[in-house]
Amino acid sequence: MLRAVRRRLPARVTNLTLLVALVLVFATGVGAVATGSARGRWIVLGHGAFAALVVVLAPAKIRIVRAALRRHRASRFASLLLAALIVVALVAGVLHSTGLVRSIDGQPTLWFHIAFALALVPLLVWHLVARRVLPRRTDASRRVLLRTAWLVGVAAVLDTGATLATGAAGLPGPRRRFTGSYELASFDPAGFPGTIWLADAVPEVDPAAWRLTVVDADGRRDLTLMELEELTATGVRRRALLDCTSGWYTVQDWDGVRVGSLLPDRSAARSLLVHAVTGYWVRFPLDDIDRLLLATAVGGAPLTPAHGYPVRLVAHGRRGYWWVKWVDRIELSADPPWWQPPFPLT
Ligand SMILES: Nc1nc2c(c(=O)[nH]1)N[C@H]1C(S)=C(S)[C@@H](COP(=O)(O)O)O[C@H]1N2
Ligand SMILES: [Mo]
Repeated sequence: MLRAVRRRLPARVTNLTLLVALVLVFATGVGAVATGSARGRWIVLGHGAFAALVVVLAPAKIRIVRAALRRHRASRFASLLLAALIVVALVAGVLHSTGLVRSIDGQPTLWFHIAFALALVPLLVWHLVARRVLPRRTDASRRVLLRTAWLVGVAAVLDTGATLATGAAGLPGPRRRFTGSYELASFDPAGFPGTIWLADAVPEVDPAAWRLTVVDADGRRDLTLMELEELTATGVRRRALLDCTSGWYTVQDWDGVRVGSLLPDRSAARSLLVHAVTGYWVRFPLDDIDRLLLATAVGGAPLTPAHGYPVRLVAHGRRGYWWVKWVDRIELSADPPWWQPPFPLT
């Protein structure tokens, strides 16, 4: 058995195992961006563990690459670029998760991690097509399975060791939330950044002309800013945790009106669409409505334009991109909650 464990994997199996590891890293990475509840902690832990498996497979892959480079294929530079992108994404991930480097040039390190990971996807797809390997029945031999299990074990030890070492070195990494985010400027509304998901932009808002449209089974109503402020004056203050996907979270006190109080009759509806004046939108399951707040103030002061003036959504328990800013319409809808892209497109 020991001999089987020590024998190197055939190149084809190394390539296939590495592919599986990369696909799992990518899937758990996407999952980590989406998760806002503690149930998602396993996704984030898995992301680190599968990344460790990629590292463990690296020496065997380097041997394969060395041999392949001797063939001087013109496309080798694209493959090497892919390798470089993987290394950079991995290093950025380690810098963020240990807390060694939390921002680069004012941009969160996690942002670079995600950007490089997304950039390498087309190259990886090309590489898979150009250097196709197909599994063979003999790949599932006892020897190969033992060796693979051994490598998975080494990866688990590496992952756990890295986590323990981060803690022992006194780095900030272990202070992160289960989503991987660091706390930032809690209870200091001026201290957390105005954040744009992709390509949205802070709109010009004319308070006199602004309306919040509420659509339900009875039809549509338009609330003026003054009417909304009257409601929020007798509204609620809620402490909520905003966890952005670029690696930080903040706890703030938000003042506003409960979305549920604006939409008492939800019969016939299946989801709630929350729309911004900029065109940004998300769709919530009905069960969420009683937890949602339309906020006009944070930390006792009116929202700044960057944070969503005049009104933004507070969606405690959901990741930052659900917290729609500059809301101009809330609409009960017969469409199911999954009827939307997995992430906003603007
Ligand atoms: N309309 C709109 N709302 C938005 C966004 C956006 O780009 N457009 N970004 C979201 C993201 S990614 C986050 S993390 C939070 C950030 O809120 P903040 O800017 O008040 O920190 O707003 C969310 N609401
Ligand atoms: Mo975000």
